[in-house]
Amino acid sequence: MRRTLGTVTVECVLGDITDQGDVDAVVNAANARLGPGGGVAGAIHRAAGPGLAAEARPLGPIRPGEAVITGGHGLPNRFVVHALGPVYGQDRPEAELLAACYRNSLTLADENGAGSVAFPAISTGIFGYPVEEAAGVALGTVAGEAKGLRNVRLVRFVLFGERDLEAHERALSEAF
Ligand code: AR6
Repeated sequence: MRRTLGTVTVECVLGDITDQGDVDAVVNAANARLGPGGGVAGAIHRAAGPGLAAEARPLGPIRPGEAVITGGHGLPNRFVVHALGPVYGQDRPEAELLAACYRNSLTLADENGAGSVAFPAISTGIFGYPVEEAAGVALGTVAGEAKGLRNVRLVRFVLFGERDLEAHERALSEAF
């Protein structure tokens, strides 16, 4: 499913974040120390190789809502944006911190000249953010940022299961 707002197209697809060879930047659901972990961070660091952690670690630690950018190393993407989502029920206010992840990630990708960005559903795995709520924050934030983007023309949400895909498609049709 895809929708266009001005010059920016947003789409939701089922897939793996490490398999998005046609986008310039992929976003990592990172940990504060910017190293390998489980979920998305595990998959991204495995696919990218040890050079990614070597470049990223000196940029950390980061706080919830913050993001940093590195090269893609062994990934088929020019950039990895590492965003730290809030732990649900712990890092508050969750919605503001999650929105900041999406806003800061888009700004970094845009400033570095990326024309396309792929996001996973940040915070909805190990960090426990309910996916319906998170999807509303994610798509609402992208809709709010779309007009200010100079380079980014495609934002893709890469979801790992049907339920997550449906939640993001609903949020996409509400936000756009
Ligand atoms: N591609 C796309 N989505 C994925 C993939 C993948 N390869 N793998 C998992 N997901 P999570 P968080 C989905 O836990 O909640 C790490 O250990 C997953 O089903 O990766 O922000 C870090 O080191 C879920 O819907 O991120 C941090 O400590 C979503 O991506 C912590 O987990 C996010 O799940 C971050 O937790």
